[in-house]
Amino acid sequence: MDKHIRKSANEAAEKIIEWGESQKIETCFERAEKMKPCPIGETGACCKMCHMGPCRLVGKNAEEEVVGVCGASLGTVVARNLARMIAGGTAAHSDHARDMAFTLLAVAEGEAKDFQITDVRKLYRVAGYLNIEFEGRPVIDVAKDVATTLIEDFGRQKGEINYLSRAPKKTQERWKKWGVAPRGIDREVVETMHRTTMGVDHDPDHILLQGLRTALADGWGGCMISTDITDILFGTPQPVKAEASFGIFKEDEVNLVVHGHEPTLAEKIVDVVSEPEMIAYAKSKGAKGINLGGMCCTANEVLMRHGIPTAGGFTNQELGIMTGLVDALTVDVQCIMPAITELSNKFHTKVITTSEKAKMKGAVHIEYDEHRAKEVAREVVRLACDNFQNRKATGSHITDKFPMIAGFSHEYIEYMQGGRWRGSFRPLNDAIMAGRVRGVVGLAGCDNPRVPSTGLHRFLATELIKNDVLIVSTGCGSAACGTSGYLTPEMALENAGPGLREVCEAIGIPPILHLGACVDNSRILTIASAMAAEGGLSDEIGGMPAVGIAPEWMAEKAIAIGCYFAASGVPVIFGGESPVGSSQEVTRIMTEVWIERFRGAMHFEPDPEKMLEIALNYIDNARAALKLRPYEPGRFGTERVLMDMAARREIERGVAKPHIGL
Ligand code: XCC
Ligand code: SF4
Repeated sequence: MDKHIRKSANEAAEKIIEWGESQKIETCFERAEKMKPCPIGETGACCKMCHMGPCRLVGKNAEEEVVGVCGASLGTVVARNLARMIAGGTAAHSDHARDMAFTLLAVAEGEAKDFQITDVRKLYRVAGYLNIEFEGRPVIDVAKDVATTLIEDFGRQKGEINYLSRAPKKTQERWKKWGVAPRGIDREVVETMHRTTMGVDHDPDHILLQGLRTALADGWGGCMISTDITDILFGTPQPVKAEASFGIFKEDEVNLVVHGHEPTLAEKIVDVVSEPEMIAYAKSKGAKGINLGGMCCTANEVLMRHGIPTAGGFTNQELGIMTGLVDALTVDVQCIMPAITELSNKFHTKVITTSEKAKMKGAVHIEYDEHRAKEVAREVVRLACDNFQNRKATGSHITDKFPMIAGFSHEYIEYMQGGRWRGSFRPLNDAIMAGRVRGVVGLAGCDNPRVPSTGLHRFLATELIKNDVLIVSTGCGSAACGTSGYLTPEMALENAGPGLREVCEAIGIPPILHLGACVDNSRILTIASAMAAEGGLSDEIGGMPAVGIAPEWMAEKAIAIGCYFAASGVPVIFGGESPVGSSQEVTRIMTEVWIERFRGAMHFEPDPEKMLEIALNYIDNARAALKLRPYEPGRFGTERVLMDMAARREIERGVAKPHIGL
């Protein structure tokens, strides 16, 4: 790890930050230095569930001796705070998913003329999961049934949300046994808010179980619904080439950036920017054309499907404006820093709010409406063009950019392992069983100005692939890798361990697979389920040589995601100070107790070297428990690889018999 203290580990970002300092322009990086985290709230020990408090449960033996005015123990307070973070995160993903479901319904009912069903195969696949008849029926009718059925998952009062049935049987049994199978998405969020309000649920373990039930509603509900419907409406991603970092902005074109999380308006902007009238309009304002880019997860959505370049993740949003090249920045929902409107005044950038849910003082509001989506998109583009003329000379111009490959969906990963008719997870499972691939890590979550931003992602990405661990990444974790130049097949050649490199070369993939936005963490759940079904590894998600890591997380959504992985059977490691750190009881439940019940856990560990160590330990222990060949670094080095490959050819020709490991 680069011990030299910088604000961002990304060279281009660091240059802009330094330029900003010279101009006395403040960003989240300086604010993070000035605003030290409250040490009581940071570890979960502050309760403000009622106005007899806020109560701060601190002191040497706080866990045993200190209680709130009402008598709440530290464990109760800490568990309640965590459960509320899960509820907040679940609400965010799921409300986004709800809007997607209503858009699908509007399309099916002919009310959203600017949208179509793009991926009928995916629609049928989803209909299959939901037991909806699709053969011989009009596509639009199937879409309507799919939308209606999924919308019911939000308001369902009893029973279970539909997609739980996509998990391996054993995983489902664990959920039943511990009473954490979510009934309806909204119901679990509401119940968590109820149970954590003053004077209701006081047993930390019991509170945390409801937290997990809510988190599962997020993963197998909100996130998965959002991913599926987005695929149905806009296409299931396949690998695309794109570019990342600030150099994606063009000096002589109108730069329009989409930021936030929801793909609907952004998709329409993608459609209209290439319309001749729009390009003519841009030219009439003196620009050579229109250049569309993205930030955060809206970027990931249009990057995965159209190769739209990304300026990066969360901590790049202010820095993007500081290039002085952004003519308009549309924002929808989530992870939008309120600081950007004030900052944009120092430049010429127009910040445009587009969601009826989110307004900002100092922004222009152009409200998205699915009934006239393209019209709204054109209005946005025109405003960006109009503003091109107002560009000032100020700004930190950066030319760095990196090529990247994005767009790995579950469906594509299956396809690339055997083509359209023989697609399966067999080759990947075999590679893990043989020890060519040591295990899989989901590297996800935010980037954070409290550490050298993107640096922990970079460190873990390089170390993990060096150790023959395949990485699947999402959200700002992907953006961190992309803006560092890590999302290319060449990365495998240069940095991956020999076993992983061999697999990457054979299948033709990079060692870090960009799976999409944060809601697309659901793709990791479906991949893990497919690997369990394929056989040879664990027959449930738990017990796989797989780990989740969110080294720089900051959002409540990240906590919801971490907890749904833990409840699904994946050990998860989060960076930073532990938000449950003040309670040993809660910490123990989230690690030791959860691992026993669900085979997943949630650790908090600020030191990246230790994160790596914990992750590799989990992977190696899982390998041992599955009686797989112990991982040996370098075993699949060149000579051995060639011998094995020759042997494999003999086996395929029926000349030799397979032996263990081949
Ligand atoms: Fe937000 Fe999705 Fe975190 Fe990035 S990773 S800072 S949540 S944009 Ni989701
Ligand atoms: Fe204090 Fe209890 Fe009120 Fe929390 S609920 S603020 S611990 S009195």
